Amino acid sequence: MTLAIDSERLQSEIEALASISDAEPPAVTRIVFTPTDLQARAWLKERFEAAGLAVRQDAIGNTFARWNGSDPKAPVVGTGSHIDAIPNAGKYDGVVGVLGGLEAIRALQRDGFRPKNSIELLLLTSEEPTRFGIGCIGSRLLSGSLSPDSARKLKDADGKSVDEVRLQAGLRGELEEVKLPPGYYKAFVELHIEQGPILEREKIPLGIVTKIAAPASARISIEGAGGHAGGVLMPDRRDALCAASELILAVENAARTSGSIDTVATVGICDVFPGAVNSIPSRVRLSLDVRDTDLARRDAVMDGIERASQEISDKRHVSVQTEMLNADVPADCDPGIVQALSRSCEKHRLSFRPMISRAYHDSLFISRVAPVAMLFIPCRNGYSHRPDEYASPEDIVRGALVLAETLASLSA
Ligand code: HGY
Ligand code: MN
Ligand code: MN
Repeated sequence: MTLAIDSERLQSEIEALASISDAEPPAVTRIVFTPTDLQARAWLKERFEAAGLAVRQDAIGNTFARWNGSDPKAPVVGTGSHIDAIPNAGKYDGVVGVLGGLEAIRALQRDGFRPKNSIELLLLTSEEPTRFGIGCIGSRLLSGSLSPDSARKLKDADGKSVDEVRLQAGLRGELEEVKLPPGYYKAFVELHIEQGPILEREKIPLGIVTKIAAPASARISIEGAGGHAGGVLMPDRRDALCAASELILAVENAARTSGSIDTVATVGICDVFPGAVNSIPSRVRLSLDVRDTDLARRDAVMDGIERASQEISDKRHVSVQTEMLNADVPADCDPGIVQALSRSCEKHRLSFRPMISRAYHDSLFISRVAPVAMLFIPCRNGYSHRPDEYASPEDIVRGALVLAETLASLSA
């Protein structure tokens, strides 16, 4: 097999997709089910069909571009990722897995490969938590990790439900129909940028993910007492932002002192009310994101944060309410797929290393119903979720090449 990845076309497609965005370049913003997202989906559907793939969409908008294999009864080999992008993001997160997957399939087609197992390229809906508060809605529903009823309860900042928004986007069918039948996928392999600095720092072109960390996230609401910034003396204050500040540092401390470098915790959102220069903050809403490859350790950190909340509440006479949004289990990648990826790297004398993914991905949820593995390529300075996110054409080609050969070995 002498596969050739068409880097020029792949780069032009990455640029074209990046231009379908609600942000000034080089930033990319593409929130799920917005007109921009729908435009990007339509553009991709055309590319999938131009590659001769049969395209279908499920009730939540997961899109399956299928290359029919010679044995229609054989379980499917899947690849893919997401194209939704958080505000002020970059152009490679998720996109490398979708467009790299498309180019991997086209390279196999050009090389005359004929799969026995059908190969499906997936565009998975709402991997980012931006609009509905939790990530991976599409892959959670596919794998049964999220029930249709729980999905219907999710609302965006305007109070619109998932159902309202998806139906407005033209999707049909019931969420109950999304869950895959058992054994549908033989394997699922996701190509993704590392979103961390290790590969670049160690000058290793490829990472094979053996474990995907598990995210837990929550909304925290802190209620104190507002008042005039001049009239209320310090001893009489119940300043919600001062309490929030103490809690944010407690979150950081809980992760730093967990005993493992694999624990990470972030407060990414801090909304202050009323947000006036001469008014004492009466209410603060925080987001909380805690991850670890070890479930017990992650939950111990969550417990530590809960204790800190209680102490701060008692000491500062404020109320602290925590609403858990998700607390998922980590995923171990499938040794067989890891080996298939390794074999392809060795064949091309490409150095690689096993890796843990602290970012979560759709593969985390698809692992509940199928064997999965992920292939990472470096991103400059490890930057991601920011406009200067960058993966080189050479790294993307290496990723697509190894992905193509792995898909071929799994579907032969
Ligand atoms: O947050 C994550 O890990 C992913 O990028 N949604
Ligand atoms: Mn992301
Ligand atoms: Mn991603």
